[in-house]
Amino acid sequence: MTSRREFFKGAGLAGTAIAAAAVSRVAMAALPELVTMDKAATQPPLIPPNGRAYNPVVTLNGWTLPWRMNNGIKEFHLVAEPVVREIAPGMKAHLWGYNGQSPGPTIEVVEGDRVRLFVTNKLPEHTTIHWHGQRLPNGMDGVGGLNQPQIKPGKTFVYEFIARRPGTFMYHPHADESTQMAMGMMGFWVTHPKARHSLIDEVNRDFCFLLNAYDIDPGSFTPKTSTMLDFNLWTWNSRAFPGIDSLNVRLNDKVRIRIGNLTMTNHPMHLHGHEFLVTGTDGGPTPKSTRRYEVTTDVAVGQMRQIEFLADEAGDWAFHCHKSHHTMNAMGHDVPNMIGVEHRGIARQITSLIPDYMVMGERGMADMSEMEMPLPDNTLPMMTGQGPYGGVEMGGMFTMVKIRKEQKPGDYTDPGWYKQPAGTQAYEWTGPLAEPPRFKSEGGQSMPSSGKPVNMEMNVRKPSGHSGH
Ligand SMILES: [Cu+2]
Repeated sequence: MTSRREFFKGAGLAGTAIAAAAVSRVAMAALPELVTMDKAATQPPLIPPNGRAYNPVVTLNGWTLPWRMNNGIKEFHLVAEPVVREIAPGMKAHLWGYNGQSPGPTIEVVEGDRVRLFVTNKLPEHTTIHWHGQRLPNGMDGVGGLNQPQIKPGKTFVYEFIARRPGTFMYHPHADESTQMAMGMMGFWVTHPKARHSLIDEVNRDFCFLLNAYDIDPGSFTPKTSTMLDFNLWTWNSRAFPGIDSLNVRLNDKVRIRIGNLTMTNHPMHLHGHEFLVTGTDGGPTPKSTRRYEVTTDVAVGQMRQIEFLADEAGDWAFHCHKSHHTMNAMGHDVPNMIGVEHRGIARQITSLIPDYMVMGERGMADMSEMEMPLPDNTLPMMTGQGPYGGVEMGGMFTMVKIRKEQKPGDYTDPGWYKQPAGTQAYEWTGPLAEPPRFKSEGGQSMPSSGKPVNMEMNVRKPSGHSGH
């Protein structure tokens, strides 16, 4: 641990001019200094201290890796290693990641940059890194066994290529992939355009995060890596609501959000209160003729999407995956639907045998979040989060875009809860109510039937000889 130092002393733009320090000729011959991160809070953007200027991104609950400039080449040092990640307050996970965190740090470069990436393996097994979506020489593509030998534990490999096209990319291992990605090994990569680009607009705020998922039994710390679909923690950058920071912006900011999906299923990403355009995919900026306004866009497995909108409605706007089970934390999925079932009597009898037995769900599941039932150590409530007006009853892939007139340019701090102006909030009606029009439950049919249904007797004979089919 002595080779590490804490890089970010505190939040704020002052902490970002970090890679600027002069490096001696001797140091240039060595590995770039190892920079690690142990905080799960969103770090301020890394203003580029050298090289071509660009508007940096902000990684949700993450950070950008500083580089060293060596004869015009941007040098980064990634270390694959076991890490501890707080998924949300109250739950920590033992994951694998890069430079102290899962996901690893975001890599930001400019179109045309020559990039040299040192990758040190401190995992107990071999690994590689694949630079998802990049144009690069075949030998730099990182598929273990196909493009290169695996990086054995304790070894360091060097990848070097020119970031040829601007866009939104990811990196992840291409070695024992199902284990290493289920353990949290992944990171974001943004290549900024080198000059004004007709399809890439300037924006005021540029956020990015990866969709990932874990299966961690309540009370345990390590993901089950053999799970294929039934994950119990749906996360953004290995954080679950209420542990995901809000995206804080200024009223009338143009906002870009870049999303990559490294889970095993698709995620329809839904923004409240605004329409957005999908301005980029894995293949780069989308042609203008293909853009249309949406409020939900699906991000399929292995895909990148970048969305853009004008934040012109003040408020706290929900932003989430629209699969309702992906906005929940750890829960059992084999719970019967008890809505409308009067089972208190039975529960009383069961309680005499099992004192901790609880009646769940006869009025829906909202009672569960109010109940604050005791949880095993190191897990998260299924539905949680306290808003200004009560329980938000969410989990997993959920946060807010907070839009404020008072938010200063470049300020990413949380402005607190939005106060709705008088007369602009839903309210309880206490006056008289007329009988509302109501749909009759009897259905019709598109064509009349010929008459009454006929009772028919049927004889079914099994084919001879076979029994048990
Ligand atoms: Cu989802």
